[in-house]
Amino acid sequence: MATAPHTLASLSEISRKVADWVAGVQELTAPDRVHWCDGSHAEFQRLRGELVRKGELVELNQATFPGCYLYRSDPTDVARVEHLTFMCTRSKEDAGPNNNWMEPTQAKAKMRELFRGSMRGRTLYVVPYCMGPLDSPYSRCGVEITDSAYVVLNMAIMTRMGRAALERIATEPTFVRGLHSLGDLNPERRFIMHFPEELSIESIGSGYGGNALLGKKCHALRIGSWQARTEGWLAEHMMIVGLQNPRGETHYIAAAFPSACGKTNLAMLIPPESLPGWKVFTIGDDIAWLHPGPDGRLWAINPESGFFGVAPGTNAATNRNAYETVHHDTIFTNVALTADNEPWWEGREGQPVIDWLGRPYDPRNGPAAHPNSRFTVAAKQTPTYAKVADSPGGVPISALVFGGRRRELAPLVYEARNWEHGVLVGASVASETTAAATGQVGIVRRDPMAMKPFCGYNYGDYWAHWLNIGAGLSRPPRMFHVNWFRQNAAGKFLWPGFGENLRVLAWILERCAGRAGAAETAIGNLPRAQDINLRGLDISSETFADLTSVSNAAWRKEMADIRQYLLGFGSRLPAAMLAEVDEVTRRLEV
Ligand code: SAT
Ligand code: MN
Repeated sequence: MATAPHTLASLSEISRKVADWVAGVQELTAPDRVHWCDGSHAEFQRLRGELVRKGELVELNQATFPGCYLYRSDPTDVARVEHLTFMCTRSKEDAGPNNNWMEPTQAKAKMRELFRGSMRGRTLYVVPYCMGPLDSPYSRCGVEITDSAYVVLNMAIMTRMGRAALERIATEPTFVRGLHSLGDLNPERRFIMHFPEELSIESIGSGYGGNALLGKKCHALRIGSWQARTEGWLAEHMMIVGLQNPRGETHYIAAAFPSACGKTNLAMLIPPESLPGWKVFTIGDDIAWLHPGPDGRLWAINPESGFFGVAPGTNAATNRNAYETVHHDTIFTNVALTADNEPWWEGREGQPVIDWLGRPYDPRNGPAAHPNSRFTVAAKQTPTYAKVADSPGGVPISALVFGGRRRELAPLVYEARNWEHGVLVGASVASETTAAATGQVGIVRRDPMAMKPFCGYNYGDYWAHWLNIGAGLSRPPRMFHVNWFRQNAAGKFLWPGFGENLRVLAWILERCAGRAGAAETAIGNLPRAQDINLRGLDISSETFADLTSVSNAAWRKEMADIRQYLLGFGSRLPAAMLAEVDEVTRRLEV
């Protein structure tokens, strides 16, 4: 049968509302050209080639790293800037004490002046994208306008970007509008503004990661968490992994850890040889959108389609999956180079000769790769990437795990008594700061649900929303807290981490199945040595006892601290949270 030749509608004609918005931005920012991105491979290659010719991308050794390129960001623009990130809600209370706030009309006026003429001499790229599988009812779409081709390339990897997303947008009542310009990259004129009441984002002055790839933290978490509360779901800073046990049963876990605390490694975990029969399926490494399903369970999708992972420390021993994944078709940002023109970072074999700034490497200048250097790579390149990651209905979650990086106090793992207690456990997360954001590294700060930099509204309202979601689930996931980073008095890590973390996840899943034992403590249920599989692991019983010790005195102090912290949310704090603090405190006293 002959098929009629059909011509594709030009991109700018697919959605009136997108075209009108683009026209307005064009007038304000005065670019030399406008390019609507179709998301094709040819477009990707063309843009990449242009950046190489301009010297903005460095081609790496194509024999050993085919399709791999290095980008060096401005040296003052290497991490998220939390102090320049604002939630602009009409009422300051709605943004909450957990966010910087600016009055929306004032913020708009300020940004208008910064954007005026900011794209002169540049190309304005229109980047339509879908967060989540294109055919999923749980996905949400947006359009990012940017004057950075590097941002376009990253968005092409990190999201479902191009024509199909735009076609979906044309059928939907709303889309998230993200306006981004490099501006002059001056940190004095750098702002990341969110207007959740109108589902829009305005970001200027940074070309780096979470500040500039607006689908990621800005949309999928800050605006996403707002959308999620309005619509009855959760947008969380969580990785998602599937685990098949030796009996052939597969369960899915979603886990929230702050930036650069091991979500990517956990999502790609390689079972140790001493745990035969386990299989790991990677679904997502940074963000989970969790929806109550008709069966009373919580179902998760990963809104992203790529990984923007921390390079330093990635090697064949720590994360062979990631290590292999980034050997082709990867964009590296701010890593060092070897004499063979291969990418290099601390923890990788070989020697650096050029540092992340492009200078000959000299150890006196500090690390060769920036501590927050990254790889951007398509999820489907990962050997363990799961087919279900593209399933429109997502995967059912058996356990939710919270964690942080804490030298002391928090044991290896504990289980919350129930959902309400689990919300308190999530809200009590504290973690040492990392290089993912500018500022001091290694300071313990409260980071509830690992969402401190990303919760788009008042934490008090957020916990109320969590409690509501749980109340509506007839088969809620169980909730846990883990800490891979506990140290002894000599500063040595007590737990080997990486692949061995599977032992803890296995205990978690056995708890969910009602098959594993535990000791009840005031803070929750902990495995005893006989409850968790430690076979083949070189760990003394004293070390395991240290890892799972709970000091009631130290925890009484911690609970008093948490109470103070929670009280800072005033009338927005749900009473149920204080009731949970009271309950734990009471248990700590007996
Ligand atoms: O926010 S980024 O995407 O730059 C990385 C992170 O902090 O998780
Ligand atoms: Mn993250």
